Formats: sequence, structure tokens, C-alpha cells
Amino acid sequence: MSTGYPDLDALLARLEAVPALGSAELEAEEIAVLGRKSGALTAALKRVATLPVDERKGFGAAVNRLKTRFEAAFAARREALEAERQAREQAGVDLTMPGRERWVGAEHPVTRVVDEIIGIFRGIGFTVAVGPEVETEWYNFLALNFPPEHPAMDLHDTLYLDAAPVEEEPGGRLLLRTHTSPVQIRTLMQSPPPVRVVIPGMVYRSDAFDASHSPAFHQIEGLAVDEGISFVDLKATLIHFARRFFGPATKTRFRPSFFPFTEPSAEMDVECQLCHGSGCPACKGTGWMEILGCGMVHPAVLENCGLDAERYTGWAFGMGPHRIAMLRYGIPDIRLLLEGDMRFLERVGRP
Ligand code: 2NL
Repeated sequence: MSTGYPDLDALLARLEAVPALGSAELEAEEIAVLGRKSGALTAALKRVATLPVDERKGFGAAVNRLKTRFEAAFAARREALEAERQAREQAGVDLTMPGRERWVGAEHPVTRVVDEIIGIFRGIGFTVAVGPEVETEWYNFLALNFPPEHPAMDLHDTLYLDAAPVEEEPGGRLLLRTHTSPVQIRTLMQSPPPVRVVIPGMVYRSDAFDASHSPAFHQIEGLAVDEGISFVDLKATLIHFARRFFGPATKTRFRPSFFPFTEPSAEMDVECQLCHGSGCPACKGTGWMEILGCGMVHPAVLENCGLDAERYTGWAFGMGPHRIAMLRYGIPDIRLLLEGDMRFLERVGRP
């Protein structure tokens, strides 16, 4: 129904739209149309005084009629919205209730440690390799120069599969790998040196689940094999790693050790991350924390992979990212890293 005035007719579309407004929109529209300061109809009413005398009465009346229609439409819509709200309330739905906050998750500290370690080695030319978690005795032990009677191969330490051996003995029995070294053996057998790889993954041992042990845990190993590689390369690379990972001023030390697959072998310590060398309960007063084992690849291991040990040499290391995460974040119990309790991740994980 036309008002008889084109500039007032322009508001009719807005009048028709009122019954579809939501409550916030309704409030805004009331102000936009009827508001004392800048409402569209208020402005039209103010214009009345500027018109020639004979036009004032007719226009003023049209504005007032339109104003009455708007007021009625707003009131009707407000009532309808209130009725809807009451109906919802009676049905037990409260749309004003705050939503449940959804936790988007966090990066696990072990994942973060593994990613950072891999990143540091990638930065100096290493690639990443992965391999099977079910292995044979040959790849897991014998190729690595474990003597056939080594206690690590015992049922008490290693989880064997209840399955037929893949080959006749020796070395054909199936097991859950106890370290990621078999992937290094596979890498050396498949691609000739130069080899520079890091290998992250889960490993398994027949251990009790207590504050410092778990039957399943992560390991990350590295291997460099080429012509002319020496212990100097091992030390320089691992010291570089420690400084990148723990900070540029980090002190390191190497102690002699023993592994069947390396000769000579060593363990690397970094200054205690909690007391910075002065001695505390975490480092048992020594000021040092062991972070990895390493050594020059035993010539027998190279020969087992079909390589000429007179021509090639190499070094390798292995470390446990759980231990490193515990040292770095001061986590007292390995089970906190493995149980998947979201309350722990909410506190320690990186969002
Ligand atoms: C440790 C010690 C180590 C290796 C792992 C390795 C692999 C091949 C040849 C020679 Cl194929 N060595 N790996 C070497 C030294 C130490 O791990 O304490 N891990 C948690």
C-alpha cells in the first residue's frame, strides 16, 4: 500500500521485512527506523518543517501513519520472538547456554622432540628412513654382531611372535624389534654408501611398566657410512646436534661404553638441564645427563651388509626421545608420556 510519497515508499520494503527479523536484527532495525537521533522516519518528520506550508500537513500525516505501521510491526515481531523463546524454554532448549568448549588438541612432547631431532639432522644432509616393527632375529640381532647366545635375545628381554620362523634357524624367528637398528641394516643393504640417515620409530622390550621403563617406547637412531669417516665426524656432528637442541652454550662430554655393533663405543652426556652442572637430584649430583649412545660401526656389521670394511667406515648413535623429553620438560615418570591422559597433554603439550 503506497504512502503517496516516493521517498516514504522506499521504506515499505523494510516494513515488509520486519516479520523475518531475529531479535538482535529487530533491535537494530528499530533504532535505524525510529531512533531519535538518526532514524529514517525521524529524519522524514524533521523534513516536514522545511516544506512549503500547503504540503506540510499531508506529508506529516503520511509519515505518522507509516510510523504507526512500523511500531505495530516491531511490536508484533517482538511478541512472536518472545513466544518462540518461551516455547523453546518449555521444550528444555536454552539457546543462551554457552557452548561446550572444544579442546583442539596439542602436540605431544615426544612428537615434538622427535620432530626437532629429525629437523636438526635434515639440516646437515641426513634423510629419514622407516621400516617394519616386526623383524627377524637376523636383522635385529645377528647382522648387528650380537653373538648367538647374547642375553638380549633371551625370551626374558625380547618379545617373540608366536608365529613360524620365516627361514630355518638361525635368525629366522620373528620378533618385535628392540631398537630401530634393523632399518639401518636394511638401508645399508639396499643403497650403497654414502649413507646418512636418521630412523625414528617404536621399539619393544619385555619390560615392566614403571616410572622409568615401558615395554613400548620410541627410539631414534642415526647412521653415517662413507669412505674416510672417523670418530672426529661422530663427535663434531653430535656436539653440533646437542648445541642446536639444548642451546648454543651446552657443554658435552663423551664416556667410553660398549655395544656389540660399534667399536669403539661411547655415551654422550650434556650438562644437566635442571641445575646446569652444579649437581642436583635429577642428575644424581653429577651435573651431567646421559642422552645417547654412539660409536664407530663395527667392521663385522659393515661386512654383514655386504660392504667392504677396508673401504668404508661409519658411525652411529641411538637415543630415546622419551628420556630426552623427560629431561627437557622435567617430567618425572615415563608413564605420563605413554598413557594418553589428556589432562597431561593439556598442561605439557604445545597447542
Ligand atoms: C643407545 C645406543 C646405539 C647404534 C645405536 C647402530 C646401528 C648400526 C650400526 C651400528 Cl646399523 N650402530 N646403532 C649405535 C650406538 C648406540 O644406541 O643407548 N640407544 C638408546
